[in-house]
Amino acid sequence: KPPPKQIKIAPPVTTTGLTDVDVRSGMQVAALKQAVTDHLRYSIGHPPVATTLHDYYYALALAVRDRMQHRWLNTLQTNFDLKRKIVCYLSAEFLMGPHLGNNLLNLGIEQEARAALAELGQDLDIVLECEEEPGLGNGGLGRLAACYLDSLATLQRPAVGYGIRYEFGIFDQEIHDGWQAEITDKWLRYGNPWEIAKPEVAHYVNWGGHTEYYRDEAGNDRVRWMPYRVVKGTAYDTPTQGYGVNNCNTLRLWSAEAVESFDFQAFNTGDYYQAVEDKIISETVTKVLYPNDEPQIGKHLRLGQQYFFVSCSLQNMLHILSLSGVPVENFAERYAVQLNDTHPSIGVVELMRLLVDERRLDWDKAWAITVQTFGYTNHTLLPEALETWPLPMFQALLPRHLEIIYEINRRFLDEVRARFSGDEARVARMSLIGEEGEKCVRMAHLAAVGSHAINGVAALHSDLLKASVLKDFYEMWPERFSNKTNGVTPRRFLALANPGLRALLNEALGEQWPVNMEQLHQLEAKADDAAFRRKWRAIKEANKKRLADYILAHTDIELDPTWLFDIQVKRIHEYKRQHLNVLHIVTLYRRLKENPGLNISPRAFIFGGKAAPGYFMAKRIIKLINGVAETINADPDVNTRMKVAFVPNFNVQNAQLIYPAADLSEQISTAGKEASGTGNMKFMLNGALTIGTLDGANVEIREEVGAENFFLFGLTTEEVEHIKREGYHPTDCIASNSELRTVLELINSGYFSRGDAEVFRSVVNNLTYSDPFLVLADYAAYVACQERVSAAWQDKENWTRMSILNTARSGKFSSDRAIREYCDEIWNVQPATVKL
Ligand code: NBG
Repeated sequence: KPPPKQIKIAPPVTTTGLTDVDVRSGMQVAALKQAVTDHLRYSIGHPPVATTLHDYYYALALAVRDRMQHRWLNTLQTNFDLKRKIVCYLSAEFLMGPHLGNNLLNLGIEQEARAALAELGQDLDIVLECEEEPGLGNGGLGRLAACYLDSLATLQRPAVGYGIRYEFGIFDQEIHDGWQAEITDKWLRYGNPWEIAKPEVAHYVNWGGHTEYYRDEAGNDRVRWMPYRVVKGTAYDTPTQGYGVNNCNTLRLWSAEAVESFDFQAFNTGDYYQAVEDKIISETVTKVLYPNDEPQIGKHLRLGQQYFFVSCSLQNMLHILSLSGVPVENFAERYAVQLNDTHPSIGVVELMRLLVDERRLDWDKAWAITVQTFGYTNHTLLPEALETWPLPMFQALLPRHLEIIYEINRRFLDEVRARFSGDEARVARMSLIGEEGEKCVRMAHLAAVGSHAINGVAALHSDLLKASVLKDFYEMWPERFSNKTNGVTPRRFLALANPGLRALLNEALGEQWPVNMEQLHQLEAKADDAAFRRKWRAIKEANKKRLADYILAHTDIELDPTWLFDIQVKRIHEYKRQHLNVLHIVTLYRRLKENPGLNISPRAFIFGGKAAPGYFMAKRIIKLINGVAETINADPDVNTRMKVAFVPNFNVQNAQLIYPAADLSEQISTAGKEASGTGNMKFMLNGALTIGTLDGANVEIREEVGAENFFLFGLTTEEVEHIKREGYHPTDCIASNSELRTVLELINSGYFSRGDAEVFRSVVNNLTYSDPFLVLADYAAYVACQERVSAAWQDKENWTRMSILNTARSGKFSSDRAIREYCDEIWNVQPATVKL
């Protein structure tokens, strides 16, 4: 095809003397101001009397999006022209957080936007609060995907994030009488200025039905899938702007709709309900995010969601490949596809189906392409979180895929037998089909077999992966395994979340540190400078005041910003051991009651996090925290020295207030259970000291910051395993520790539940008779470690020194470091500079 003619249109001039181009792309105050007023008038269209703060948010968001638009288009064009390899990050979750502040930061126009709004009589900070964040993720896994998109764009790597446009994201949490209540997240209610609908970018996805064999023109045996239903997926694109560069990548989320909105046949015969039924069933696929963090739920619809977005994404890649005139045989040279956990691992089978059934490649060639294309990141070793699908369910939804899996498995197990002859136990262990109990498809095995690279998310986790869950696979293909320790973006979680510290870092280091976090090491010298430490403390205290104001507004609990802020925010899960934290709080409470003269550092214990709606124990733990908070906060004997607060609805937006306000970061999971953690990194970046076990990335955090600047306690992974092997008896811990016994009895007595001795019985009984996460085994060590924290806090200067060193030595945990490793060692994707 000849290239389209270049048409030049002279930009019209507006009455303000700004060109139209300026209004759409100008970065100066005047252009932004004009753009906001234009959008208020032409995009939103409320008369002045009805114009709300939210309208200002929306207008500014559209103005900012305009400014990303030519960067985005130039990025797409550049990627197309250069024909470079591109990263496709497949993830069922992208927890992006509010866009406006971040995009202003990454474009470098915060001050201009602030001034423009000020001229319109508005305050940027208040306008920013109007944004309803897209909560399309549960926790660490989804937020990691978002941090990685930020780094990919910033490092100028061509990349697309592929995922699901859930109509309802993670629920909003309210606290009613101490209990969690779940409120549906209607994030699209007032529109979404950040996405661009692409109704013409659509792919069709089959469900159910059966397969048929036929012979093609060339006489080859082939398979045809005769589906029961077809669903259409359309693309919604969200540009993701890199920091300080023109590169602006794409987050492409798929939304499901019926192929035809109405079955006219049924409509004409008068069956109206039949006519709309198909539409309803189809649209159900992307309705709601499953709010489970770690445990898998074996729901038909969930498998449907996974297959839906993966199929759309792979079809999209093939389509773009053919647009660029690249033969399908070169797929793996153009795409590096990463599986964010096993959720998208059906992609291994779907790519085989597309290549073999639809593109008619032969099996061996298709398989070589598939393995070369995929990489698999494992995010958990918890057995209850490893995905398996019962065969009947799988067969009913994806009959063709099950056949392909059998064939992959047959060839794979032949290989296993060839390598380890006579070892049938190994063959059974490694099979893609689990046969103990109900037969099922093992998705982690599928991901491992179909990927050339397999990684864990922290050094310890990657080692445990090789030694446990994927041990057999490691023995078969050691060269496939590596570690990629997680990272977090310093743009959102330091520069944006902590403007006070940003200003100080700019002053001390210049302005390159957000893209070169190793420069933070230069702060080490400043740790011994008393004037610098004073500034550091003032910033921390201002951040604590900001959080205290937020907590007061949302809980009516008043916290003193001069106290030690001891914070645990993350999903509520027994392995993360929020209840261990509570046991310490109750211990301290009792000590103060018994010994009013006790010298302790005054502390605010702050919690936040959602529980999966069906997770009984996690919901009791929330109630327990709130019960303890109510009692302690109301007790004049102690409430001048300790208080407890539960921040409702922990999300990215309030996380940005929470991390910068922490003195102490609680990372107290049972050793071996937390794959990495990323909250731990966000706290460290902001100068919090960590109290933690040797788990996940805590190990590396301690290595970086030095043992003397980290509060370590608790059993190691080996010790945990040893105790479990020997038979763990939590009652022994209680028998040998009278203080622990009294604490448990106090909770059990109804003291923290207005006399109701039933409410917490299940929690106490679980700890006493089962305690699967060794809370009681670590209790004494934890309490002792907290005493060391308390003593250390008394020495303000030294605490500040340690705080500075935490930030100074946090560079490793930038997602830029992680993404460079992925690009260099797994994806082989080079930077592509985008010019305007
Ligand atoms: C979580 C782990 C965290 C880890 C994040 C991101 C899942 C399945 N895993 O420890 O629990 O930080 O993944 O890697 O959500």
